[in-house]
Amino acid sequence: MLKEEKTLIIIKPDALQRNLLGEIISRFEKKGLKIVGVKMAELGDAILAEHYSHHKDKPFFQSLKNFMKSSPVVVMVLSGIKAVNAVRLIVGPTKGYEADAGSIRGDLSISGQANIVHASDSLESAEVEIKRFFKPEDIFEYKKSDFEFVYGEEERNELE
Ligand code: 3AN
Repeated sequence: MLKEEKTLIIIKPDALQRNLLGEIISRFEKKGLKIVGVKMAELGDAILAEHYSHHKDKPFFQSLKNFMKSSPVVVMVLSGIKAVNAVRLIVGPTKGYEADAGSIRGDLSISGQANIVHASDSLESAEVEIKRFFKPEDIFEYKKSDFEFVYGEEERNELE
């Protein structure tokens, strides 16, 4: 059964500073993903400690937090069929210097830390991460006029 999923991305400080915001959003838009939430934010220690709790004992934890605080970020919720996995494929694996050309990190990053975008790694973490950054009223459910051409008939029937 195909289900519309929501996933969270953070466009990181390096992307904003390197004028890549439009390029990155454009890649997700062109894929057919629907933007259902978007905001700019300055992330503080508390939310970063929560978001990166799986890295809290790593030697790079402090520098990761410093990097994520070095300028504002743009946080977005994207939706679409199998969106969590689709977005991870568009973003590419963690290290830019190992990511395939064609992915955001493969094309735009050559770093393991300054790697442009965060994307939720599972449906479970997407749900937690969306709640971490967005109030329910800041997520928008709406119809897009390209829906009929982004998806096939059976997919549309399952989604509606
Ligand atoms: P991903 O973002 O691909 O899910 P995670 O969750 O392992 O990867 O890492 C979260 C973030 O921590 C990365 N996006 C990157 O900015 C940073 N990071 C991961 N590994 C390293 C490392 N070895 N050195 C510095 N920063 C790292």
